[in-house]
Order: sequence, then structure tokens, then C-alpha cells
Amino acid sequence: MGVVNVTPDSFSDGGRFLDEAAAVAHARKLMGDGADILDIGGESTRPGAELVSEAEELARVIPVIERLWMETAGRIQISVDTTKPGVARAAMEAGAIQWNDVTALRGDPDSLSTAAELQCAVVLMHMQGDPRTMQESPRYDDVVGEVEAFLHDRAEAAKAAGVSRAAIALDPGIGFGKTPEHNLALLRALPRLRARLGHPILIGASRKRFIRALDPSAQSADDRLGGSLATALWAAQHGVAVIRVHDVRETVQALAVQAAILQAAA
Ligand code: HH2
Repeated sequence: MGVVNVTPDSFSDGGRFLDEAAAVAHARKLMGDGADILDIGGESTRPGAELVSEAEELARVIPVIERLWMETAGRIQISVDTTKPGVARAAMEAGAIQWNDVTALRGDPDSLSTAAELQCAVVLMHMQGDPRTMQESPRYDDVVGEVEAFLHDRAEAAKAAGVSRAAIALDPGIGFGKTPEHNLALLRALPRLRARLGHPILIGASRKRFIRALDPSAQSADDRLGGSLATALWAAQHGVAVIRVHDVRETVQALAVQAAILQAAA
């Protein structure tokens, strides 16, 4: 899954693809690089990010989704990264098929019923707190157990609201209200999460700050490709279904080499 941020303030690429033409050109590049899914977002969720109005978010993402859908005629799956049911609805009308929600459909009282009505695929992500404050003091007694229980409960809530079981993917939310140690524990626990939750897992670790904790020289998000690739390979090896990344070409190449080694005659 390639990331297309139509925002001025995303942590790694804010401002680069804010206008429609730049965002569409970037999306085309990610498709050419081998992305199967494009995740289009109009509101940053980086720690401390400001909230965006629904009108502003619609104005950022809908023209991009419409253009991509017209150009690609279904050759690529379009996902919308939003916490707002109104944006998800407009995105599905414009051609998206998936709602990626970092609040796991808790962002609005209408989120669950809207997802059920739209019959779209959903990604339900774990986050402790909200983006403005989540990195101030993340605390867990048992991070893996608590994230697993949360994702289980949100999948149940979605199903109870009418979302079909096969439409649900789950995401432990790397970097969302977590210390570097919490993130590493969750990555280590991917086989357990996958086995116990029984839904496809999505991982978004690309360019995130926990990589800086392991390599203090990686101050800028652009300096974190090595750590992003290491995480993508680990995730793929442990059965993660979707890997959300900024550097699609490099990730596809790394995954291809990994797959070739695993398939080579010994
Ligand atoms: N991470 C980000 C945004 N959306 N969605 C899911 N499901 N999982 C993630 O890990 C995830 C996500 C943050 O990355 P990015 O979109 O590059 O930054 P920003 O939120 O600042 O736009």
C-alpha cells in the first residue's frame, strides 16, 4: 500500500503533494513502482497535528480520488485515510473501496453505521489517546494483550453494526500512542496477533520515529529507509497482508528478493 498524503503537514512528506496535480503524479509513480493499493489521506495524524475541517479534507482528497479512478479504471485499489464518515462516503462515491480509519470507527457516532451502509473494506487501527497528545506518555501494563483485546473488540463492534467479517483488516498502529519499546513488542508479536485475531493485518511503520530511537542519526523521516525496509521484510515474513509504505519501489524490490530467497532450491 503506497501512501499519498494530500496535506501540508504530514510527518514525512507534508506539503509535497498538496495540490491535485502533484498528488495524482505521485500516485501514478507509486502505481508504476508496484503498489497494489493507494492510501489517500487529507488530514495528518502525526503527533501534535492540527485537526482539519470536513470541507477542507473533502477538497483535498476527493478530486484526487476521482482522477485516479478515471485514469486507472479499477486497476488499483483506492483506500481513503480518514476519521470522518462524510469523507469516507464521498470517497466511496468517487471510486475508493476501502476506509482506513486510525480511530477504528470511533471517530464519530455515525462511523460504524456508515461503514456498514457503504459496504466498503475497513482498516481498524489501534491508537492510545489522540494524535494531539498520544506521544506524551504512552502507558500499558501489557501492550500486546491490550492492543489485541482492543482490535478484537473493534472487529466485533463493526460486525455487530453490519460490516461483513471479510471486509475487516486490523492494524496495531505503530507509533500511535506507543514508545519505541511498545512498537518493537507489537512487531515481535505479529504471529500471535495474526493467529488470535483471525483477520488480515496491516502494518504502517514506514519512516516512523521508533527507527530514530534505534539509529539516532536518522533525525529526518527521509533517513529511515533502512529501518522501514527491515520492518517491511519482518512483517511480510510473518504473514502481514498489507504493508503501508512511502517508498514503494524499494519495498517491492526488497520483498521480491526475500520471496526469491525463500523459494530458491536449497
Ligand atoms: N500511519 C499513518 C497514517 N495512517 N493508517 C494505518 N492504518 N496505519 C498506520 O500506521 C498509519 C495510518 C501515519 O503516516 P503518514 O500518513 O505518512 O503521516 P501523517 O499521518 O502525518 O499524514
